[in-house]
Amino acid sequence: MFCYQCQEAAKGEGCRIRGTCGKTPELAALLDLLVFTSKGVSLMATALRRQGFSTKEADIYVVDSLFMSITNANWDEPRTLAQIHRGIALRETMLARHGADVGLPSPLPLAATFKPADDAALRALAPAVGVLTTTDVDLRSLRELLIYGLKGAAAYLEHARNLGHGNDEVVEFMHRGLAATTDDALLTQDLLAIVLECGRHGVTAMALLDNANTSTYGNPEITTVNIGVRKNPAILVSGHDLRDLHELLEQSRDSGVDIYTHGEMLPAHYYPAFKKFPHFAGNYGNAWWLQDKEFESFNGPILLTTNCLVPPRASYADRLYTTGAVGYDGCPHIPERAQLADIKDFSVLIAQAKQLAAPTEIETGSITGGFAHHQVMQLAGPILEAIKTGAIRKFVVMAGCDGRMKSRSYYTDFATELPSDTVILTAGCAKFRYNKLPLAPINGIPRVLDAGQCNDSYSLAVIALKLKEVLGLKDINDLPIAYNIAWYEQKAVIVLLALLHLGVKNIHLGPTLPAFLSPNVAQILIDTFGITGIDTVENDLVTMVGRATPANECDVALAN
Ligand code: FSO
Ligand code: SF4
Repeated sequence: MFCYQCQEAAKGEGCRIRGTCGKTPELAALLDLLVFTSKGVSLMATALRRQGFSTKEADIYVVDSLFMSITNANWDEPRTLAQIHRGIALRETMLARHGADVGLPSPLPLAATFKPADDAALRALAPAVGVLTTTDVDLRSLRELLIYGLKGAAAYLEHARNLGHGNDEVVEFMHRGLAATTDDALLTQDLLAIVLECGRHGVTAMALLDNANTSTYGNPEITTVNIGVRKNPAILVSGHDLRDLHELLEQSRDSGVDIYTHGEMLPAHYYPAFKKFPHFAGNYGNAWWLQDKEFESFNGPILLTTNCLVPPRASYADRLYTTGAVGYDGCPHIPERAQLADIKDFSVLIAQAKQLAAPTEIETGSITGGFAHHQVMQLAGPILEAIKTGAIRKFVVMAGCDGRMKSRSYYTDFATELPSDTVILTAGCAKFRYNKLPLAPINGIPRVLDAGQCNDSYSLAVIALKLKEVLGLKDINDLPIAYNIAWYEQKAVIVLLALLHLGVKNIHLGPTLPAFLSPNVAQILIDTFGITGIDTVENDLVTMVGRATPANECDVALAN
């Protein structure tokens, strides 16, 4: 196997024997094949779309398959095999229906022609389709960067689709982009242009999901979320899919079972539509990588609506359920909706919860969030006043992901050491490194403004663009905003490409730069966009906020 798509790539190079995430070589090969199959489907879809044909089935297939191949999403080999077979059948159906004369490339790449006789033949093909089959390291780097950006965009497209929202331009690009990774005529500059175009579509995908979420569930508002527990039995919901959560809340109403959020589902508490459920009890635990301990002490059923799922311990595997792109062989999977109007059936979780103990308390108190773009615009007056008077001197965007690497304590230290006239803008599970620190507010404005999930990084971009307009600045980089972004998986890649498309420069990316950036590709990003890694907290404070924290300037408020 060879996989280097996430921040935990072994030795900062790539996982070859087994994933740091736990992915086996067998599963890695099947996920490579799934992406390969999607390339073939996208080649057909790109050609058919140019001829004016609809490719609805292929559109859904590629979005689903790319999402399934994201880090920590689908661990289920039989399910992956079934999805690969579905893709081959779909590709062949398209070919049979329209014929080969639809402007397909000639000769057709293997991705669009392979037809294994059985599962064994399919598995045997895997080594010939992985990342390393592109031998030129720069082309490999750009192809994979593009694929990872598309994977991230696919995740956001799927959540939007679940709420009845779509964007054909982004889907067209997804097919075209995937097809481009099979085209040996495309050289570095060609691929670089497509990678940057991916950023533009990333902005559209995030805007689409923002509109889908807010038009369905209302605009996030400032909310205090309980992090302690109640006495009822309960279900814990993790991941990013708000519709799954909504249907579970509806079905568990008056059942005596409470619903808690974990990890990236925390921002659901900020939406008006969910607040009306009295049994929506609070947020339990921290970021995804602590789930093995926190799922155990939760005691009740757990629903994973998206990544990040880590291989479960036996102690709670019998109460772990997956749905959507997530899967784990041996854990029950709640079936998808056949039609958009269908409702998923979560009754099995509710019945099991009633038999189990209430969650064990692991924390008490509360956290505050809900600072998405609409809410921040309501606070524009006080924020602008604080900027003008110098009470707020700098914002630091600390969006992105958390992860288990020890060096990520950097982010807690950085947040703790930030001077008292700086405000953190956050989104994604990166926040769990500092959202419980008692940082003293500035004129009533919290020092950590949480916009929501990783896709809500879009909100931070909207806020930045609005600030630029109000302050009469020409360039987004003239704003008093520094970017200290933590990444882990491929959704962070599309967020990064989207920020680059919006013209944001000098982003600090950590805790390590992606293994999939070859030295030459990394240099292009450094030269063009000023992307850098992170240094020590002390040095980065000077670089990013312009001054070190004097030892006596302790802005950590007393806990009471
Ligand atoms: Fe985190 Fe996992 Fe949202 Fe990712 S839970 S790491 S970027 O899947 O999606 O921030
Ligand atoms: Fe390694 Fe990350 Fe790939 Fe898992 S997803 S195999 S940790 S690079």
